[in-house]
Amino acid sequence: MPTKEIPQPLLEQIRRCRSIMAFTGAGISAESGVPTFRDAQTGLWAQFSPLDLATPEAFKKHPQRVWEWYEWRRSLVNKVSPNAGHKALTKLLQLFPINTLVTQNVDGLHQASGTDTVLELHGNIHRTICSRDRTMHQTWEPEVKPPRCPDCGAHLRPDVVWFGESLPADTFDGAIRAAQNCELFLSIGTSTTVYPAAELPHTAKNTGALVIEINPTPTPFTAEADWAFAAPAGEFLPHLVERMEALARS
Ligand code: BJW
Repeated sequence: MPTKEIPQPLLEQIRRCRSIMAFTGAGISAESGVPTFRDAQTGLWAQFSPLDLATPEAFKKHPQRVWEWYEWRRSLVNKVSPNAGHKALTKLLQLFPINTLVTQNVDGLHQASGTDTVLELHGNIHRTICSRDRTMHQTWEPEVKPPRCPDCGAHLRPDVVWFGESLPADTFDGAIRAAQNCELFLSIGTSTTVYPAAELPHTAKNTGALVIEINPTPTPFTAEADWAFAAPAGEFLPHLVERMEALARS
């Protein structure tokens, strides 16, 4: 359905919801200039192999290569800002008494757009931890790649979740609870292919939430969604907020 066509009955149904959960993926940051993973031409996995860069085994085998790749991605993210989609989502969440934002993104752009509490399922590229005991570090010798933990000498690594690693348990539990309890669930800019995160839209649907997907291309979840809007998040979300605010005034 084109962006501009949000049916009035759907808006009214949304307005009756008291709780909202937004679940985001790389697509919401695409309009800020952050590459997604799986878009055919521009996605990171079109240029790089995840097995070479996003697994603990890759880091063990080629620590410098992996560290430098994350340095490159961190420098890219440091140059960008939240886009209209991030900003509208921050506003939209505030229209509901209970709201939860769960992201798979590691870029920190939801926080930069003013959403205070964000459940980050796959970590945050701006944090650096010891690969041995996961303590966080803010300073290191920049010329050593990867730098060494000042406490124990192990390699430092980005605080992100690689394939084969567990998601932070408390954060994922919080996300499951929110998915089970929300009345409205938005799946935004995610291919819904990476598990266990991709369970969340199914969980919300199975526990009775109104589930809406916002993604220019279909995903494995699209057929299960109550509504799927084939639109960029940076166009759809501001429009949704506008329509919701107009409805509140009427
Ligand atoms: C737009 C747009 C616009 C474009 N507007 N939209 C069950 C079944 C099968 C496999 C598994 C399973 N359980 C576990 C697995 C294995 C694995 C997995 O899921 N593999 C599948 C890929 C097959 N999962 C794991 O390993 C996870 N851990 C785990 O399960 O632990 C338990 C365990 C322990 C030990 C052994 C085995 C299991 C961990 C997953 C970690 C994922 N990590 C990454 C990298 C993070 C760090 C980094 O950034 O480098 O997370 S991979 C990458 O994918 C990243 C993302 O968060 C994640 C999801 O991607 P996302 O966000 O959906 O992006 P894309 O690119 O896929 O999609 C973007 C979408 O946006 C597209 O649809 C576009 O159309 C759309 N879009 N422009 C709106 N303007």
